[in-house]
Amino acid sequence: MRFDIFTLFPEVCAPYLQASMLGRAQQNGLIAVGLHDIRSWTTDRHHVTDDAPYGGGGGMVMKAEPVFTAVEAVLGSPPVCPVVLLTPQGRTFTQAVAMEFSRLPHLALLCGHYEGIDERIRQHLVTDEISVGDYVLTGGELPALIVLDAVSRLIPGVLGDPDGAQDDSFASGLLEYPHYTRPVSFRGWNVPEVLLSGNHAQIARWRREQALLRTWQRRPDLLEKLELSEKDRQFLQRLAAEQTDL
Ligand code: 6SD
Repeated sequence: MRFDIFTLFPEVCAPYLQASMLGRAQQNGLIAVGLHDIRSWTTDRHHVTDDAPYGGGGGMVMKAEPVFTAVEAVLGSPPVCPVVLLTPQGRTFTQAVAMEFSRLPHLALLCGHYEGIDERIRQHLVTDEISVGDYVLTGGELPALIVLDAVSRLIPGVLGDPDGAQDDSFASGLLEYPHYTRPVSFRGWNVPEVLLSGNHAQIARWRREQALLRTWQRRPDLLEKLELSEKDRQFLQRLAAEQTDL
C-alpha cells in the first residue's frame, strides 16, 4: 500500500516513519510512504503558505494554492486516490475505519496547520475528513501518523507475528487480556498460575474471561455491540451478580 503525506512539517513525520515496524515495512516493500513538503510548491519569493482570514479575527489560514499544487503535482488532477484531511471536524477514526483504509492500494493524508485551512481545499480537493479524537492539536501531523500506523499494521506481513492483528483489542471488540513475560516472580509479584500450566484450553478460557472482565469494568459500551457465546454470557452474569452482592 502507498501513502502520500502532505505537510508543512515533513521533518516531524520522518523519524517515526523510519523507526521500528514502519521502517521495516518500507524496507520490505510492504508499504511505501511519500513525504511532501507543501512549502516546496509555493511560487512566491517568501514561500508563503498561510494568510490572514477574510472577515478578520485572529489566527492564520492555510492557503489553497500551495496545497492544490502539491497534491495535484503528486497525485494528478483529479487525484488518483482518496485525499483524507485530518481535522477535529472529521468522522471519528476507529479500527473499522482503519480496516476500510487498509483495503485501498493508495491513500493521501493532508495535514493542516495554523488555525485552519481555506474551505475550498475541503470542498474541492479533500474526499474524506477524519478526526483521531475529541481534542484539539496544533496540526494534522500526529493524526496522519496515527492513521498510517493503524492502517499499516493491518497489512499482512507488517507485524512480525503471522497471526497479525487478529488478537487486537477492537479486532475482537474486547479489550486485551493481561500479558506476562519472564521472570515468573518479579518483586514478589507472580505470573498467574494458569499461564504456567501448559493447559491451552484453560489458558484460552482465562484470557477470554480476563478480556471480558476488563471490557466490562472499563468499556461496557463495547460489550453491547458484541456477539457473545453462552459461556461468555454466564461469566458476565456472574460478574453482575457478584457486584450486586457487594
Ligand atoms: C489546523 C489541524 C489539524 C489542527 C486535529 C485533529 C484532531 N483529531 N484533533 N486536532 C487537528 C488537525 C488540529 O490543523
